[in-house]
Amino acid sequence: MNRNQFKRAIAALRFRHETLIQRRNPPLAGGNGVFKRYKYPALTAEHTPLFWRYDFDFASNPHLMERLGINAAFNSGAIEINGKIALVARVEGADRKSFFAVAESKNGIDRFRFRDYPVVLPETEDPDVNVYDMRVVRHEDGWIYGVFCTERRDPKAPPGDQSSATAQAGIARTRDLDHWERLDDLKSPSPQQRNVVLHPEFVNGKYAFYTRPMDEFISTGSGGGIGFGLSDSIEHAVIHEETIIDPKVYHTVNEVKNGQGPAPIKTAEGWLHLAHGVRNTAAGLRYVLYMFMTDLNDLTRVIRKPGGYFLAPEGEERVGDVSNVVFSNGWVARQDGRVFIYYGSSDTRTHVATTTVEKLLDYCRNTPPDPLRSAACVAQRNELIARNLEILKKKR
Ligand code: M1P
Repeated sequence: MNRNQFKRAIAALRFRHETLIQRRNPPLAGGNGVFKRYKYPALTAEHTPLFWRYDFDFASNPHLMERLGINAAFNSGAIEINGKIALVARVEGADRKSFFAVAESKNGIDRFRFRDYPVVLPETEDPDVNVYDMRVVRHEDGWIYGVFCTERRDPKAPPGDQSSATAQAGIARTRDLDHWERLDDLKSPSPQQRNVVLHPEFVNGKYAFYTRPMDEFISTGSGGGIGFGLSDSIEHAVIHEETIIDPKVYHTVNEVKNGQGPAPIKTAEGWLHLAHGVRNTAAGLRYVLYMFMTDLNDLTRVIRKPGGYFLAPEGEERVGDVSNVVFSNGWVARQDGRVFIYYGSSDTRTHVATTTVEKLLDYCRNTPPDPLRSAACVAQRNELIARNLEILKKKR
């Protein structure tokens, strides 16, 4: 490639990239009436700026090769800021390390554009090896907090074991998503923690966290379930007691493990929660999203729990680095009642689904709970069928 060809090749790359960023993302027809899916993912590895990946200097990169590849952009935290929706995406380099980067869009559906630099997240004295799945919360104390998983090699692993890890909850705060102050990692009674989420309001004057206690890195062991605990301080957060509010249950969508998704949304009827549930199959783990509601005055009391999944992987969502996974750690409830749900599919890309608070409340109120036995499920369905046949008969 000569210098002119090099310039033309960069122009062609930039044109293709800009076309992707500007692409409209129409809603898909059909659906189940609860939420709308969209034709394209909101964010992919290809959305990351070309200048994060290529060396644009002819002298050092005459073949115009990608120097630092990006593998995925998924599991995004979300927040409304300065009239835009900002996703704090889990971006994974070709080297398998994840980091956070902010991408913004005016409409929350398409045209997400990354800020020029990824988040520079300060480390603690015990440096993180990998950080991921940030839940971004505007807390009533005035700060925006990011609570995320920080992973390090298990110090107890023998030298031949280079895959055992420990997971804990890291905490950072910001005002603008650009400048971040790192606080102490959360201390809790559990040997491992993932899917820790800060509640947006004080509870009895304390910081409240949703947790997911685990004995091991992948399996939750004797731990598991969505937990809840209070801490006096956010700078040095310590939870002394975790209460399981939504446990694992045999032969349900969360039989293996589960985890709180984004921070819950406050409504007049209670707090709306989005969570992920994991079941085992011969083809590996399957991750789906489900919902529940907690009491306005007692966050440990589940008041509604629709049976089954809310959203499960479909079509291309089913395939990726970790297939058959949907995972959400970001949603935004707008002033006008619309809710934008951001979910990662198969640890590869980020999608958006839209609905409203009214529809989510209807879904939680009127979807019957899981009756936990086949015969009871048939009885539940037969009751619906009988009512519908009656209505249809009257119409004839
Ligand atoms: O690979 C699927 C998901 O696995 C983890 O979730 P959990 O802790 O519930 O098993 C996380 O690493 C998540 O990022 C990932 O999407």
